[in-house]
Amino acid sequence: MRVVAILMLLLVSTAGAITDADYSITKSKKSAAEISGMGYHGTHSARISVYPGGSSKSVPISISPTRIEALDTLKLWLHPASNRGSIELEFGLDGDSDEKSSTTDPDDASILISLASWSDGRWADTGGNSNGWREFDASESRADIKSRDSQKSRKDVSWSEAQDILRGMDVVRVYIRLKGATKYEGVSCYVDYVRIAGEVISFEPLERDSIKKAKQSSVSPGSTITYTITYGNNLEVPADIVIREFYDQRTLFLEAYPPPDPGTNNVWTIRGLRPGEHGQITVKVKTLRGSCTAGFDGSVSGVGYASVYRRLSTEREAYYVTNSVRIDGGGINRSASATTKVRSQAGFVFEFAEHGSGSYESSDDMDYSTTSIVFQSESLANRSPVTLNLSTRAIDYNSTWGLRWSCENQKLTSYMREIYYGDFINLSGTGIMRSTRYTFESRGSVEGMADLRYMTGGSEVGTRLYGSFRLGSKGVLQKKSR
Ligand SMILES: [Ca+2]
Ligand SMILES: [Ca+2]
Repeated sequence: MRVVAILMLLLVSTAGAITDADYSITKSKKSAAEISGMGYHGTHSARISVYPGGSSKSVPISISPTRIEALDTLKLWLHPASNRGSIELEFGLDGDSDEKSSTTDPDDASILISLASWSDGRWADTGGNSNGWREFDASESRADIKSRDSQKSRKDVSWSEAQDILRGMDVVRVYIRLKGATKYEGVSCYVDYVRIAGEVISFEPLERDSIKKAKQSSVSPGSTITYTITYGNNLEVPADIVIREFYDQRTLFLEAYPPPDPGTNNVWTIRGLRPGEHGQITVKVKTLRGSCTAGFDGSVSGVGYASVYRRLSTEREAYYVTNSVRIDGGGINRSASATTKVRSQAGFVFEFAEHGSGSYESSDDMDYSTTSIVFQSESLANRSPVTLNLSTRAIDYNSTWGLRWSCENQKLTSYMREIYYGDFINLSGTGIMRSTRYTFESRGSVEGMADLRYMTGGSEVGTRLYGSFRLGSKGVLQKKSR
């Protein structure tokens, strides 16, 4: 027998982040965009630099396609850092629904806006009288439209004119582009708190983490799953944030850092979270093992017809647990979830059956827990015809005694089965099953037939005996040591 193990890869289901706008900050020899420790909103921003010899550097932002006529917010904060330069915005519009904006496709178009310029780190439009952080609104600036379609191309239009001309087209990409005034001196500036199409980008290190993330994609039953929850404040004023966890019923809350609100195990209230500030909560839960213990014992004696059947199994099917979180406050009202597979657990299946007619004495004792089964039985059976007198009629029995016991250990791919048939059976048996080892012993005498089979690791031995015999069988099935 060949055992084929099927490995299933399950991706951790990740939910959205505090911002779903996707931006990329990259460095090259002549320019760079990087997260800096100087922020307007929160403690970080994007620092964009063009080095001497370079000409421009863009931070591209992808958004989900948004109709140009519906796009009424594009605001950002800028802070000139050095020398002379300007910020240009480019909107990439898609007119043929391929979610791409191409400069060579007449169906597509782009809008260019010269948003701000400075000299020696001071704002040019104030005559050099002001510097520092300042908010700019693209919809208040003049725009040029570029397209291979001459019907769309325009120079120096207002935002609302551009919206009219390009009505029905989708904005899919926005570039924040820094241009140096000369090729020789280099230039740099900071960008923070970009608001576009309902998304906020604050260039904070945690804003792109999933709101809810499970550390493990799969675990074994009874082990721990660690979740990380990321929250933030997307507003410009301090905010109270409430985070609520919804635990899967098959998980048990263990601990969290920071600890939940007093008297709860699933609510965190973060008071006065500063604008742009983000934080994380780590939550540990335990998956249920489905623990179970049981004991059976019984004895029967007398003359008549008997039939006994016992089956016990410790195997477990795989299942999935999903924990969800909801974040309210700070302009972020979102829920997210993470799903983890709890792997199946190989176990053992034990069966015991006995039936026949005549005189019969039997006792068995079975103890069962999630990790072991201990079974002991004694049977003395003598075949004879019996009549069962029921109130309406009598039934005659004259059946051979049959006794069967088997144990399959799925983890060891081992199996034992002993079947006895006959007119006389006097047997005692013991089996102790644990996950890595199974020992069994049976002894006694039989008039009839015995069919004994043992299989482990793909090889099987079997014996069949007929007649009147005494027997003693004893075995250990265990994992091969390598
Ligand atoms: Ca297109
Ligand atoms: Ca920021």
